[in-house]
Amino acid sequence: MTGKTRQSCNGTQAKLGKALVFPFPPARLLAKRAFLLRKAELQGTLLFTMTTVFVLNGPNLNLLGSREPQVYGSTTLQDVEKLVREKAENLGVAITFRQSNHEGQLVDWIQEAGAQGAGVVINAGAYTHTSIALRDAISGSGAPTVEIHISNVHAREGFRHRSLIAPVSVGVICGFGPMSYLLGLEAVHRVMVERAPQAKPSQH
Ligand code: CA2
Repeated sequence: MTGKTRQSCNGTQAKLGKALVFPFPPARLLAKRAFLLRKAELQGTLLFTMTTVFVLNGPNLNLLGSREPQVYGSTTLQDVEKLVREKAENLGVAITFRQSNHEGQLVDWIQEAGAQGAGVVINAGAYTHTSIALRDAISGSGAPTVEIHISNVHAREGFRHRSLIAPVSVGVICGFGPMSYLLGLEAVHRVMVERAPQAKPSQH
């Protein structure tokens, strides 16, 4: 093609001298773009990644639904996991759902979440009121964390009113039964979306 060229922005061809200029990228460029996108996808270097949230459960929560239904209801932890996974699917979030009766195990999982850039929804059970280790893990991991409880801890015994992890969490949700998990998931997801760096348009 000879002569000067000019890009048209309204989808029509622009005639300049002898040249016919097409406003759309040539097929060869589109093919190259598609190739590079596919390559990045295969190499895992695409900037678009799925948000992951760790939903962690502390001591005795494996007993949920089997005892003290007047306080904690009759929903089991397995039921809660199912509800959380349904909600996560709607949000487009990947879930890692775990329970342990051991403080150190919970610390390891919080660190794992932080290393992965994941968020955390945690029902730390009684460790909420006692564990400096969990508090340090949350603040050290950098993982945005939402503390949740099934019961309204503020309507219960005085020792449940104090949380050692609340000051290092984004926020606290309690008293909504199993729905506390879903509210916690929604909250941490929103915070993560707000904090995510905006994708910049490609320079190419
Ligand atoms: O309300 C909550 O979710 C709690 O985190 C539950 C903890 C409690 O120590 C916190 O103060 C509030 C207790 C979890 C024990 O769960 C059980 C469930 C059924 C039967 C026995 C214990």
